[in-house]
Amino acid sequence: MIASLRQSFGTAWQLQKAGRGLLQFLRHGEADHAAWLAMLNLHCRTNGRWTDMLARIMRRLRPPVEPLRPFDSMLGHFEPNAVEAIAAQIRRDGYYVFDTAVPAALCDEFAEATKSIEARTSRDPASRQPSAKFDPANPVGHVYDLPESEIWKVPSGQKFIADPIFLNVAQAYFGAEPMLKDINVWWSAVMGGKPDSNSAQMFHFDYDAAPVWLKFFIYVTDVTLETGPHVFVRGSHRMQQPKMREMLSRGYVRISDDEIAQVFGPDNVIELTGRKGTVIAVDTLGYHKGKAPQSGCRLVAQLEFATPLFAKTVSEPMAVPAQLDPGLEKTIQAYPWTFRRYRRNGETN
Ligand SMILES: O=C(O)CCC(=O)C(=O)O
Repeated sequence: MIASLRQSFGTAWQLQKAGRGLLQFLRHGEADHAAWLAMLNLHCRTNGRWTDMLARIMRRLRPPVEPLRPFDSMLGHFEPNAVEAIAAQIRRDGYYVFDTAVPAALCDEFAEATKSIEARTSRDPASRQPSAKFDPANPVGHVYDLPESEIWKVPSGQKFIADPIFLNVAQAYFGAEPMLKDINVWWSAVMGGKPDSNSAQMFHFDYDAAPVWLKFFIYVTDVTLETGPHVFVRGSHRMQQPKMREMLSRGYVRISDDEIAQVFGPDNVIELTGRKGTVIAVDTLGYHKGKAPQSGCRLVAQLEFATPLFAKTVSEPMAVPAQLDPGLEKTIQAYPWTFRRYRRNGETN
């Protein structure tokens, strides 16, 4: 009785903070960290029901600015029905592997450029390890994260960002306005072959872009079972499944491989290998991890799209070069709402 009262009181308290976050979003364009914590808490308490509801709210508050239209991409020509079919597969499985790829020469050019950029070599928040350029023969960290501002300066990186396939699939999947939330590029290195929890090498779910988002992984190098494939648990992105209730109620924690296989079945644990240029869309609300590389190394460029509730338009706007690749200029002009977080150098707002 007391426990259930405490539970109801706790839920009401979190709902109040989440509601305040929605008001903040409507007034100022972004909800704050306290609202995010409350929403994560509600997500875990309700076995994801809260998140499904919030996604419906965001569809109402920020519907697509324009309907899908045909476009050309590095991956081919797309008509709206083909994009909708991809979104339907992501809705079913939680991920989609494109059957065409980014040109290998562009991947090589990008990989080469990343080697001269200083990267963060540890994701441990307490780490004081200095930044370094990636040296595959002598790695000092499990992952090397490149600063997003540097990626925007790389011509081949601008070609990735310019491709309209990503924002179109995101819009079809969300049924709402897609915003580019951020771009993450990182090398994964062999560090004894053991998974590092801070480097997302153990199963977990994401929530930072709630309530609905999509991450596009571009494999910039060949990814084999040995070089650290992304691993996704098929179907685990669907909320309100009774088998997930207990696991989700534990919150934002790492889950062992054995438990994942037990709850979802080993056949649903998908190791996503692919040649360089492979593109994968993943709804990382589902359980996933990067497998720790056993040999070689892996370079991933990741574009994350989200509905705008927590996109860092207000708290962390990003300055990008005034001069951009003509293809990227064209995409920004065609879909300005997607790039609202990004300001040209020299612009004041
Ligand atoms: O390195 C990986 O494949 C895992 C990435 C990941 O956990 C994420 O992007 O949320």
